[in-house]
Amino acid sequence: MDETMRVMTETPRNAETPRRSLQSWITANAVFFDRNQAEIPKSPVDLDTWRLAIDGKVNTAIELDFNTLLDMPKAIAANTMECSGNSRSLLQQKASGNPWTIGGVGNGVWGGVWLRDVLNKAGITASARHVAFEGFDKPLGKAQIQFIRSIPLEKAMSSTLLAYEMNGEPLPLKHGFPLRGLALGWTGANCVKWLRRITLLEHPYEGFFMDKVYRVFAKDQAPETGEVVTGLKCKSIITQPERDAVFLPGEVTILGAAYAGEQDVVTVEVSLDDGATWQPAELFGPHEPYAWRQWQFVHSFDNPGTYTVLSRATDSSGRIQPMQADWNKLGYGNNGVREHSISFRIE
Ligand SMILES: Nc1nc2c(c(=O)[nH]1)N[C@H]1C(S)=C(S)[C@@H](COP(=O)(O)O)O[C@H]1N2
Ligand SMILES: [Mo]
Repeated sequence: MDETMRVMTETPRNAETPRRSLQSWITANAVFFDRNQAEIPKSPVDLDTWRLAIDGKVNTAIELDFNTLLDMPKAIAANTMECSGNSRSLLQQKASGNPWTIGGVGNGVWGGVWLRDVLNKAGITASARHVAFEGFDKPLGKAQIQFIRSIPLEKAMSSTLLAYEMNGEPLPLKHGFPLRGLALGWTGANCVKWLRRITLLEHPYEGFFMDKVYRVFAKDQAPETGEVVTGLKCKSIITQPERDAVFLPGEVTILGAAYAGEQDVVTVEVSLDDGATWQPAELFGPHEPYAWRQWQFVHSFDNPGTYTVLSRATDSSGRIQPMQADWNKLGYGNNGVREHSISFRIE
């Protein structure tokens, strides 16, 4: 896997996974997308001195060391993580932010402990409603705002992992060593890296990364009144061919991935006539909750010309990928069918 990542900014580091590397069910750690608001720690924190604080609306505030986490029952979960702004640059109407194409997403098998097991050690009080995660990465701006995000207690107790392992390796430095939150099926912003503190609150955490960003709002709307970005939408992407590829007449294998966050992908269909008719693609490969499905569609293209492929996923809650994505000011959640089409030539 010597495919290089497409770097959008180096400080902070924002880079996307190349299309080819999205073909495997597991996205290799070396090319897994990077999304940062702050500076990645220069070296791994010393595990002998690192502590995770659990405080706020708990019966007893506690600090856990790394060995205590390792001694707890290990949980393993697959999860496709996508940045809220993935595919932003493919929107018909431009939106500001990192110009992701399709590579702000990846699938991993993550090892760690369930957040509920950790919270239960401290004891959850009756008034607790939200769980805030604080990373220790060094803020870049003058305002020095630490990356802190909260999620509802229900999500924290049902399906949130604290991951110390990524695809069978210790969590890599740039992905949050030694520990990150992973709200399964939710966007990356809900998965805080370099954890040092988890605080139980009566209300959602208030701060820049909760109120000004990761919300869906219109041009003239106040950001804090927009809906918070949580679960992934229903979406399919095409991972082969590359855009504008050229083939000889004959069979072409169209490959892709499809994901739907907390829902299961049930079908992927392909259209070669701009959505007039759809044909089923074949789903293959591992099938795990919260993880994407791989799909393929093999077809003979016997006549020279330019062909455009559209793909459309449907999930277990009945959501169908829309022909065009809804626009919002920060360009979040682009899952439009047309925006993700691929054209190639037969010569
Ligand atoms: N501490 C910390 N956690 C963070 C961020 C960050 O800047 N700092 N970025 C978030 C965002 S927006 C995303 S999409 C994911 C990206 O995770 P990755 O770099 O491991 O792919 O981490 C999230 N967790
Ligand atoms: Mo993100």
